[in-house]
Amino acid sequence: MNTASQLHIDLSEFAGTPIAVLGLGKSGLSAARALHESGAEVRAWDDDAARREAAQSDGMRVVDLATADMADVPTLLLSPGIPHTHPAPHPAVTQALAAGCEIVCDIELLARADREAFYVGITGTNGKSTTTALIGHMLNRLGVRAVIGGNIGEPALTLAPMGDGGVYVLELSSYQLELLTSATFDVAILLNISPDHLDRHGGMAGYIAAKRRIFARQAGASVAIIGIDGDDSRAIYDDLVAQQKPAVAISVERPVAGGVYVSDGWLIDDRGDTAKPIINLADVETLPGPHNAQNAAVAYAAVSMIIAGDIVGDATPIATAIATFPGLAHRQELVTTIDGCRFVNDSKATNAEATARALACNENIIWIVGGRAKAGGIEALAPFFSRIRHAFLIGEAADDFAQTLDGQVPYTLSGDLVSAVADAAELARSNSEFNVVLLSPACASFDQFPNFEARGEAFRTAVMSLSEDAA
Ligand code: UMA
Repeated sequence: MNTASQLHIDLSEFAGTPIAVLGLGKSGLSAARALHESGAEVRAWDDDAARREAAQSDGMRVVDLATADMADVPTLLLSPGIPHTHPAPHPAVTQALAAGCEIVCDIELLARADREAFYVGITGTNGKSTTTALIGHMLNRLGVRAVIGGNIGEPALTLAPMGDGGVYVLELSSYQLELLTSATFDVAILLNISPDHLDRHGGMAGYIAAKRRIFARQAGASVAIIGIDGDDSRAIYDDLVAQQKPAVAISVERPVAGGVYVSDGWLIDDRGDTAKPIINLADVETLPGPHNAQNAAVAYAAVSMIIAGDIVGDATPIATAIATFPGLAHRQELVTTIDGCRFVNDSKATNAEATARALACNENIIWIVGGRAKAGGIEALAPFFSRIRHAFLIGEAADDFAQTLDGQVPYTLSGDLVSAVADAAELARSNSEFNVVLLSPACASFDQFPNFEARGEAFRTAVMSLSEDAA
């Protein structure tokens, strides 16, 4: 049994049992280590030799699972990024299935190891990380022992054991949901669904089916919380209600009787006798835009159920918990304000859809954009061009983006991010109406940075050196 005083999740039930681990990245290596330390007979494999060496140097047995005899191995722990169905199963998965292995991910092992804790699962195409972090922040602020993990980047088996009275707040990708066989969520959240990862799910129907798995095995007091503004998630909500499963509807587009919604910026709880205003989200700088209004409404619904069992009497502490959310790094993150101009780091926006959300929240924008372009570039952002006063273009995409902007938005080819920040700051100083410098690249970072985090940190460093110069 897991208790709050333990340092690690108790996996002793696997002691002496063979378990295959395929993929030794963030999730696989941490799981393999936790299993190895618990006495399981780990057989580890990664197609990358350097990753195999990491496991070997920790004393684990490295075995090519694509050719190994798996007859005595009951379980294959699969990293979420490795395909097991579409576009084609990894050869080790085919081998494991032929041998009758169950195939699971680290979240499933966590659920089996700690049965006493409370589980909140969060999925959806967009907003998962913010909602996960917001719920974790709110629970901690309200005195509830809670940790956040899963797809957000903290692998499940590295989390502190929660045990009875503690809460795991887990961001779940469609990949992870497909690898759960017994895990259930006391609060199961679906934010929204739009096309993503279709190659891995064999199309949209497969993707929706994977997302829907968050509600599988829902029983007893388990509650579903669902954003109903999109057709696909609305259909899932209607279906659960038809099956008389407890479900709370969330909307940022219209009032929903019996649900939680956002109207004129106000988060409204309509689950009780009267529609109760909770907080004006326009006052929460770290949660800008309608997409964040949805994240906040969902988080409010989840947290109020966890702390009050249903509807809260005095909502002031929950409202304060929302208002004190520090925000997530690299997602419309306010780095600093210099002479009234906000410098915002939205490096996580690696495609046009994500950048559209940031552009929609701002006016008179000085925009830093570019990197390695995605299909379609920034053409889909044309409806937002009137909000942009000047664009500073960086990276491989600069010339193509210049063509898209030509005649519509003034632009400068800045080349690299540091030059773009300097150019943008100079323009901001020249006109006080230009009140935001927004890094929202609509591109992958890989042409100039190892990842979007490094790009965001480079922006932060460049901006902070400006404010030091100004001091
Ligand atoms: N590998 C092979 N053979 C293959 C493919 C990969 O051996 O055919 C190996 C790679 O060499 C590498 C490892 O598998 O060593 C990578 O495994 P992985 O892709 O599952 O990545 P992890 O580092 O384990 O990170 C995973 C999640 N990654 C994916 O789902 C792609 C992380 O989500 C998650 O934060 C982490 O576990 C901890 O739980 C990232 C992600 O991009 C953020 N998620 C997708 C998304 O949000 O869109 C779903």
